[in-house]
Amino acid sequence: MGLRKDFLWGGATAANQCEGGISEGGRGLANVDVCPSGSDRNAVITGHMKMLKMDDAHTYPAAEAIDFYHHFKEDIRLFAEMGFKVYRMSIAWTRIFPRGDEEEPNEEGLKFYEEIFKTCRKYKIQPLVTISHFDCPIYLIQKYGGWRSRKMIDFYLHLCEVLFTRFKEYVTYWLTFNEINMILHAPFMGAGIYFEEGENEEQIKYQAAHHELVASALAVRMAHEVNPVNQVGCMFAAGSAYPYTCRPEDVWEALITDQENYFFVDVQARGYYPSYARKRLEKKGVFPKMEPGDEEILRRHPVDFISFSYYNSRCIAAPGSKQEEAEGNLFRSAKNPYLEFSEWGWPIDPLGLRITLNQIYDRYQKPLFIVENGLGAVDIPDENGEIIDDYRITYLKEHIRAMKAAVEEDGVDLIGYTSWAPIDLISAGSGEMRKRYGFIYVDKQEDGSRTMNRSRKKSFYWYKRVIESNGEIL
Ligand code: P53
Repeated sequence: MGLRKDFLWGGATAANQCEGGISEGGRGLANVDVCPSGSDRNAVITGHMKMLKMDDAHTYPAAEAIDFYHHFKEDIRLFAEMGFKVYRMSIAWTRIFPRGDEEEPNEEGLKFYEEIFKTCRKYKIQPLVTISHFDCPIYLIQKYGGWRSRKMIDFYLHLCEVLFTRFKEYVTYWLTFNEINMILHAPFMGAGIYFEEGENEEQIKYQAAHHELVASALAVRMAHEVNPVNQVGCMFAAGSAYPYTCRPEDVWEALITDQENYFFVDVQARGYYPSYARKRLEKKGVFPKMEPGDEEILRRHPVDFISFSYYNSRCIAAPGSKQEEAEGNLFRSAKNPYLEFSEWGWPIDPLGLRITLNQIYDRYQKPLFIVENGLGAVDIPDENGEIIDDYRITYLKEHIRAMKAAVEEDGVDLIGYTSWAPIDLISAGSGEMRKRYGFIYVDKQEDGSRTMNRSRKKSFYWYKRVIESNGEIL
């Protein structure tokens, strides 16, 4: 009983949400840099407001973020103090290829990540590297329209080649694209796509998705060629859809919602377009244009494992029904009357994690990896300056308990768990700093005032014990 002895406990971050230093080390500008905070953010990340450079009217939280660029040694040391076995992080594409189409990589960018990997190695922490966590170079957006263009496959693979060869001795766990299904909900943030008036958005999104799926399969092939020990996973935003009622129309709508998300994993893990996607996309006239050989590529290079983020379940009612909508997430969802909600209106549903793990494992029978799970909350230091984040401990405890039940009682094969995020960082959805997830507090406030000091919250000591006991003491 219990989790496997080599269970990979750790935490997850993304380059654009923690590094900052966007004009240092020869780095180029990326889509994630020009997503502003404030009320225009949603229009920008969903591709409905064109923003390809920074202007004076907006604030851009990724520009400085939590300055991990200069604090990474200290931060990784704190991860090590909690006993991390794995650190999930991502590469800022434009540190390696500032424009995206260069032949030669930027040595300074490579050195930066090499330093990170060396620091991890010093503490025996395995890196789990997301090759693209929403990153797309601005130059490639201007020149090719981001992942609309098939040319992106080559640029992406060139990045992969550099990473796989250069970091062969440091990294064996890779993820090709973060939350690949996010392309349907936030196509600018997910894939560098913005829309012109009158365009068929669905067609563009599925064409771009096809390019990413082919790129992902080719990356799997390349990773295995460069180093047979490499393990490559897909990554999607999970969270099962519940029917709002047992009315068949609600059940049907929930099924369709799940299929919309599973579509990506179906292709990446099983190696072919599932029949429901084929039929529906064809019927709508948005089935992507494929090149000869694409289907074989997909079929021959499925991923080794499946990773996902889980924040909450979704609750789905048939169109036309009048339920209250849940707030605050990019995924459409009715408000589940049986659940409590976070300060950002996200449902809290630990059993939903067990349900989701079971559904994914039933469907694919491949090892799973939970690579994001956590609670975004406002943390207020008490009179002694301490953060007593019992709400976060409760959230994580209940989710880890549900995860253990899925492994111990349901037989799900689970490689590891990385919380989002071990250190406070910028929110992807809202661009806020005050939406904190960390075990480590970063003194940077919403108004920009900051010392950037790092300190341990109560949850820091709690998580350390969880790891020490391999999840037995919660
Ligand atoms: P935040 C929603 C919106 C944007 C990104 O989200 C999301 C989600 C949740 O599915 O996905 C992941 O920061 C993402 C992370 C992100 C995390 O959720 O809006 O992979 O980059 O920070 C949490 O609270």
